[in-house]
Amino acid sequence: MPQAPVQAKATTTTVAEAHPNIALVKYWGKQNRPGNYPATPSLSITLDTLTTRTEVNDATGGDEFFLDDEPKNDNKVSACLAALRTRYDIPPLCIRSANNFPTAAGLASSASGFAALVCAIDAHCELNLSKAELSANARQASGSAARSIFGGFVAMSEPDWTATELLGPDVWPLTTVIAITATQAKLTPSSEGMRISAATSPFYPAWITSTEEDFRQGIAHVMSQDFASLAELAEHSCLKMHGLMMSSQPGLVYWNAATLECIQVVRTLRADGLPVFFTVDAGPQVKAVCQPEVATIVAKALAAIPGVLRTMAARLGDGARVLAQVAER
Ligand code: 2P0
Repeated sequence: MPQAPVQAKATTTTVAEAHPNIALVKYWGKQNRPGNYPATPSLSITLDTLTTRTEVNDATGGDEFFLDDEPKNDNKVSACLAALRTRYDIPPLCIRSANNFPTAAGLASSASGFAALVCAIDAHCELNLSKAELSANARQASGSAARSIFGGFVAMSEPDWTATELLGPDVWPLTTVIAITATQAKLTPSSEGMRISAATSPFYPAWITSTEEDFRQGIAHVMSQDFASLAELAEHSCLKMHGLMMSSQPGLVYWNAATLECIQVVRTLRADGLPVFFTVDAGPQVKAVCQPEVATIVAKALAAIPGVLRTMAARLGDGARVLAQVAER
């Protein structure tokens, strides 16, 4: 009997994209239970021009991971895959991820990275997860990644600690000017910094209770689009978090001299009447959130500060999404 021709197995490449987010009410600290549950609620904005693009293919051997074309052994990626495999049927994967911005330098690359990864795996393996399930899976890999599943203004809080979208990206358009003051990876990764702060800072209990109140107020300011109140609240949350970090043992100082100079310039601009406020994460970059009409003035003022290497601007962006699924033979 004639043999049927052997068909080459179709392979599919799935491509997903996600953007980082920056928290206006910060998450710092974890609950004491498995699942990477934050100890504080948080409220963030997703940015548009900074992007992680992640391609997923079936691997021929074991899992492979490339970041910006370099092969990497990344424990957090391995842990993310292992956690997903406890719930879903996922074959060995080849993952290629690329960022168009500095990695692990306080620009939330783990947020966009794990949001894009979970989104790509969901489509590639036909898991059909809801946005809430995508967010929960992303959270287990990196708390802030849960928020990058969504666009615009995003909240994450109890009881289920999945993120939700408060306002889409076009409802209250704001611009974020980012002052890059260093490009090397931070010395203390966020998870380690959070552990140190929870274990050693005398301010930790007050941080937890006051952030719960900040979160409630932050939601109200976002829903009423009250820029002045949101500005005061976001700067206070940021400085409280850095006070907590600095009061840890060893003290966590993520700033450099230019970080502080940028903060002072933003405060002066606001005192002069410009609608702008700063926020700083676990790294030395300063993010100045402003009304779009003053973004050029803010960018010029920050770019003129010694130690500012460059500035980048972003509007509010969309949540993680699949860009393409291409089948090849
Ligand atoms: C935030 N950060 O709310 C805070 C503010 C940094 C400072 O979430 O341990 O990489 O992977 O859950 O999400 C950065 O921490 O931490 C972060 P893990 P993640 O954006």
